[in-house]
Amino acid sequence: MYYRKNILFLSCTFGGFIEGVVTKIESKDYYVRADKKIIRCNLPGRFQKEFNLKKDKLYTLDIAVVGDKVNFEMNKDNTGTINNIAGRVNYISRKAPRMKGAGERGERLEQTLAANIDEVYIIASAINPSFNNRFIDRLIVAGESAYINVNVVINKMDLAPEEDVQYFKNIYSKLGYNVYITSIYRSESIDRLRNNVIGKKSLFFGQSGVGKSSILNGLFPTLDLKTGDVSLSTNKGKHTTVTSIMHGVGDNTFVIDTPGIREFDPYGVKKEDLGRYFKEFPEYINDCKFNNCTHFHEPGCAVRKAVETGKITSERYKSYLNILETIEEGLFF
Ligand SMILES: Nc1nc2c(ncn2[C@@H]2O[C@H](COP(=O)(O)OP(=O)(O)OP(=O)(O)O)[C@@H](O)[C@H]2O)c(=O)[nH]1
Ligand SMILES: [Mg+2]
Ligand SMILES: [Zn+2]
Repeated sequence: MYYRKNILFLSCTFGGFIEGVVTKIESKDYYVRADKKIIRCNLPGRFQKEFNLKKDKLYTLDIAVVGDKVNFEMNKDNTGTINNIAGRVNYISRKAPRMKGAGERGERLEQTLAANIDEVYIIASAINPSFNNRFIDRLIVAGESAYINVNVVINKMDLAPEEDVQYFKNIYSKLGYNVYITSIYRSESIDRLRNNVIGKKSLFFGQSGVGKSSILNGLFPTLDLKTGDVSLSTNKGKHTTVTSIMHGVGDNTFVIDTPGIREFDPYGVKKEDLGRYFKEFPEYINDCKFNNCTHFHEPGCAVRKAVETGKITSERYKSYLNILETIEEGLFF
């Protein structure tokens, strides 16, 4: 069979191992893309053992995640066995939701959403579900603290008054973010987005029902992803996408569709560092009296002064305080 021959050929090229990228994880199966094919791989027990040894120090939940580069060997039954997981260039993570992530002493563990990403697209909708700047600011901190380029997409422009959409857009374009206003019913708005997505690996994330999968279908119709209704009673999506999947579209373009996120607490951000991930804060931070200022109660805080004089909007400052409050005192995660 051509399929098997090709794999054998590849094995030889890499001295027994094939290089690939994790595209989807379902229970114990890791789906790895190599040479445009998807191979179902397993992860040998030794990874779990090594991982358990480290667990106390790392507080992390995931051994391999979507976007991880791995190498693997082919088995006789055409599945693969992962041999190595490469170090990550970057990754997006959050505190695992409380139920799942409570550690032995009640800490919340780190849950990694995806690794090795070129661009993050935070998808919001102008309405239905309603625009939530507080939530967007949390996702921005996740992208900024991972040092990944952040873009904001405001979808469902067809449903909202033009002035509302412009107002939302201005909040983020004034800060220097690329803001895309889209509707899946306005093809030119999707075309603009496509230009930036081509040739990169992009993560799409945001609340459920905002249109992540719909936009991806608009960008690349061959994806044909499942999309869902926004529940009329709660005005929220119903989690149509249930697992993160990286889709290859063309030779060099990869998009990661993720399930809607309900809560997002950034992981690994210290109180005194949070301000750095609010794009407009750093130009004032050096003028704070204390170099570990958290811009909350400290005297001589230049950030608070910038809020008072309107240089930093009170909305963004409220988002900042809202996240600051959720960072546990004295802990590094
Ligand atoms: N009017 C309008 N409806 C849209 C637009 N984009 C998406 N929708 C609708 O919004 C609903 C939710 O879309 P999805 O693409 O499933 O949303 P999602 O963000 O992928 O949701 P999850 O997978 O649950 O996280 C569907 O009924 C879509 O048809 C848009 O631009 N305009
Ligand atoms: Mg979806
Ligand atoms: Zn300060």
